[in-house]
Amino acid sequence: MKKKCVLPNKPGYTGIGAGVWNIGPGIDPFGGPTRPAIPFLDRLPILAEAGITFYEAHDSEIPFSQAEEAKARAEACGLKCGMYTPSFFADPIFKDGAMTSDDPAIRKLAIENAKRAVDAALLLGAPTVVFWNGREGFDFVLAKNGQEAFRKLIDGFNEVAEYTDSRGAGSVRLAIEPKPNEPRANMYLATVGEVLYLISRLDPKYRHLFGVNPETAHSRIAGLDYIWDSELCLEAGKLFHIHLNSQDGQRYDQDLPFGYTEPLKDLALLVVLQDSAYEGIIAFDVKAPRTDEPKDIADILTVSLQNLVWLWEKALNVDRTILRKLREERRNTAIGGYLGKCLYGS
Ligand code: 3MF
Ligand code: MG
Repeated sequence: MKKKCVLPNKPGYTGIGAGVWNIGPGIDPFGGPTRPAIPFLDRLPILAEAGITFYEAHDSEIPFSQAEEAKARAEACGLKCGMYTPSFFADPIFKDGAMTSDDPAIRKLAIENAKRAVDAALLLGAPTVVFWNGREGFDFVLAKNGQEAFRKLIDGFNEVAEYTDSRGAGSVRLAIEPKPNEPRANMYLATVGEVLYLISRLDPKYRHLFGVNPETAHSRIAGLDYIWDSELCLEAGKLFHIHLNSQDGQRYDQDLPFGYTEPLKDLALLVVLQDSAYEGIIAFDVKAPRTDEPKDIADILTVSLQNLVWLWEKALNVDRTILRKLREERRNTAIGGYLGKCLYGS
């Protein structure tokens, strides 16, 4: 087995995470698969072989009923479950929202799936359950009452928290992942700021259970800076998990390898994570492109891992005294130059 990639000097989790969905069959909205779909449990050894330590999965990929089998398969290849998540987006029943659906029966189903995901996370030993706002949003104005939809999110998350608490789930935390659009034209919980506002509206006795899973590309799709988004989570004490990838401008969600489009910004993000002593899991949310051959399907992970480990080491070598001095002297451009030297210089 290949050696696991680890991040030296990182407190907490030092191994790196990736989703089983990252190595899919190459589907996009305009064309079907270009590769055979590898059964989800068979993807675990591929992740492990690439150097990943923590796998992530949706309930639609590894359902609760397969959790025991997944645990055994993961243990056999030295993987642990880093995150588990209910899919509120794939099933057509959620086409107009899960927790925010106007149909009480669909809302009930979403909450049941969320509770089942908490159970699965406990069984798999995953520290975090992530909720992504996949279909929570609107394509047509006035199709929904936005204020009511927001209050449905509050009620829904309170109910999931009550259940998590009742299971004595001290070891599981709940992280919400914002995204501004895609698949919906407009999504509720579009940004880190909206997620933090939602958390501030939850029952005070459950707020500590909730945090954020920001994704670098999602910030970019919103036209926002992912370093500030991450710092906002840190300032709030709410950075529970992070999804890293790259995005080439404000367009459709690309899930490109980490370190690909904005290496200098990525370096600066790692400086921020190091200086804040972030303990949580750093994971990739990338997508093997449909042009990659089946034999090369793990390239998306090995490229992201190599970029992350190299950038992490470069970030450790960024001289904080020099940074502080340049800040004090208000030499903003020179800070960019110093980071450039750390990145590109010999
Ligand atoms: C979509 C995403 C999702 C979430 C996942 C975890 C399919 O843009 O980022 O990946 O990360 O659902 O909750
Ligand atoms: Mg993601």
